[in-house]
Amino acid sequence: MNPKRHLITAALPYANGPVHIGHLAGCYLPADIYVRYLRCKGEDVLFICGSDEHGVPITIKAKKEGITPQQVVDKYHKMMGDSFEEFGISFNIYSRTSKPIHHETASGFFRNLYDKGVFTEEVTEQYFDEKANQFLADRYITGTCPKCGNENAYGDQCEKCGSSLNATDLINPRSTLSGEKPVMRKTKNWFLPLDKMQPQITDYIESHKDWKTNVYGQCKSWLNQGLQPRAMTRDLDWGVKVPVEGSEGKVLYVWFDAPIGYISATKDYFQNPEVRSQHPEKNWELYWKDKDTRLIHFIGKDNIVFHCIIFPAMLMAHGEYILADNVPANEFLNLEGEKISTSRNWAVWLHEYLVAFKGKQDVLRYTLCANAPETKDNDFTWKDFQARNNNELVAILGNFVNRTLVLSHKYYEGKVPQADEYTKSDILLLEEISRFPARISESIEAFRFREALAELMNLARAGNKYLADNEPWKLATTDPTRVRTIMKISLEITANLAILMDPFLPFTAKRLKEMINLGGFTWAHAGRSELLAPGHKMNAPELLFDKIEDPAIEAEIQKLKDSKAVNDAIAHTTAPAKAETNFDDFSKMDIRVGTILEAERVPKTDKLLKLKIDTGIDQRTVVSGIAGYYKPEDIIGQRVSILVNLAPRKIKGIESQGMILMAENANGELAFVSPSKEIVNGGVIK
Ligand code: B3M
Ligand code: ZN
Repeated sequence: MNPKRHLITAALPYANGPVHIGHLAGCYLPADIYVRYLRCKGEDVLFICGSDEHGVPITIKAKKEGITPQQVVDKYHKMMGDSFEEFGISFNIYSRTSKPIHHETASGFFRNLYDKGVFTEEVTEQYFDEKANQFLADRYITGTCPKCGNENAYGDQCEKCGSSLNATDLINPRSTLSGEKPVMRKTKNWFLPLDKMQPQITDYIESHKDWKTNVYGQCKSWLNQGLQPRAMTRDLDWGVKVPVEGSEGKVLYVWFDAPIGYISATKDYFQNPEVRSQHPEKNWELYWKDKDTRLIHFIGKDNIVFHCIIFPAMLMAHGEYILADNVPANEFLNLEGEKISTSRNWAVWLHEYLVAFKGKQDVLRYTLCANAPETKDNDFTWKDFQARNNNELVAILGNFVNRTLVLSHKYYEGKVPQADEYTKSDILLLEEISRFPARISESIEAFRFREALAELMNLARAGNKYLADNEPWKLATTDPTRVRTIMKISLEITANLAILMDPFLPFTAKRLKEMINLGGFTWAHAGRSELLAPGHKMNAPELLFDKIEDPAIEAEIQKLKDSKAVNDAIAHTTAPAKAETNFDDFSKMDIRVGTILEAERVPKTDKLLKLKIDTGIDQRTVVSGIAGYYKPEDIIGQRVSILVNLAPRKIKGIESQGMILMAENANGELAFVSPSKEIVNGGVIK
């Protein structure tokens, strides 16, 4: 496909907290690199984002902070927009879903499908909190997970074992609003019949086998399980009102309205009079409805199903829109070996980073790209950050550019010299340089940004090697003609670096271009070796990067230790005692001593292990949500306590026959419960 224009979206972040490095690494940075690259090539590209201001995460945050949902989104929309701008994330627009243009667009879209008879109406029973007088969204209900026994599972998901749940699956449900036991009440909602649309959706996914394997794989697994109708309206009061008679107290499902946010943000952009007068020939519809537009969604892996199945299904049902040509989703970034967590303050917040490392946006962009979680979850550590700055940005890229510019100023007062004859090795090097742009392009176009960045650094390495091999400083007095050639070639490499680093390190690229007075060149010029004409005057050189010393890093590590101390203190708080029970109930539980014989990960889950346990009675399979704490290879032979008469349950298609007992602290850390003396397998625990 040779598209006329590109529409690039980055997931609309919930406006319920500041931006951290996980957000940046997951989708905003790769999207920005891609967009900047396209712009360098002179392509027509629109880069869309905005705050997702609806959904239960917002109302929960409001409740927690004791303010209204509107106050929550106003506060964080501003903060997030500022952070993105400060880090050079070059959206054409950062809109928001509380804008009237969005309410109109989302509501019009719903109405369009409604009028076409796309939705099915279904009356279902939903949990209702009589005290708070409202229906409860899944996230407002907690209870015991039927699969692993976690008592704090949410109505949509158990964070302990990773199972996705329905609120009605929970044992002992409680409302988080009032703490009361909710009651069932009938309610009518509108469903998107994904089951009936499965053939078209399958065709769509099957026509995109080129997608990243994690994305394609997740889609396949959804399709294999069989798509189910999904409610597109919810009994809530925060969101876009449902534009249909008899829908009082209901709003559009946040995952119906949020992706439409991409469309309304595009409209919002074209409502700007300045944009319209600059581009009178363009409008939002060209970007969304013309077959010659290439639409790409950058997202994190938890958003795959919504962007690859549900949103395309909505667009298909509407009929006028193009569908995404690619959905490059990243995995997650961890921090110092642990999952990034807003509530546990285990994060590097962009606004705090900027205070500690003023002006060093590109260092973070570099580290996050070099270490991007493109194919698997990855870890950010402060030591790695320091090493990447000191050993790569300073020692390789900065060092090459600085030596070249300082010598040019020393020998030629900042005027580009004229090259004399090229040696054989000069010619080989020039040929090598000419191949870099295509290599970097190829990696970027395949969404392999780490590889692209590594190539950029290889160009700087080639420059350093050239200087080291030719040692112009030794020839300065004896062979000035040769020195001119060496310096001219080094300056050409510098100019190439300035062009090619632009997508990754935009702030540095700008400074370097100013230093060497490089203007008017695009990606198409890169690879050449006549970017700087002899006699061209350059400005005074400055260091592009400087070393980050240990104290700055130690301060950051200390900050995390402080968070950990707070979290540990919370972990040591003791859960309150449960209601009284009796001996009869207790003795119904048949708990035995057992031994783990085999353990393996359950594919496509983060938390589940499939265990084979010798219970003394038999050998059986148990699926357990402990993969976050134990590696399969480390627990073979581990003695355990196992509830053997729990009814079997299917988890991820595997029949789990029993449950392993685990000790847990308030942080959710898990440990096995095993006999303190040798007791044979099958020994009774009572
Ligand atoms: N707000 C979820 C998230 O922030 C959601 C993305 C919407 S994209 C249309 O991860
Ligand atoms: Zn569970």
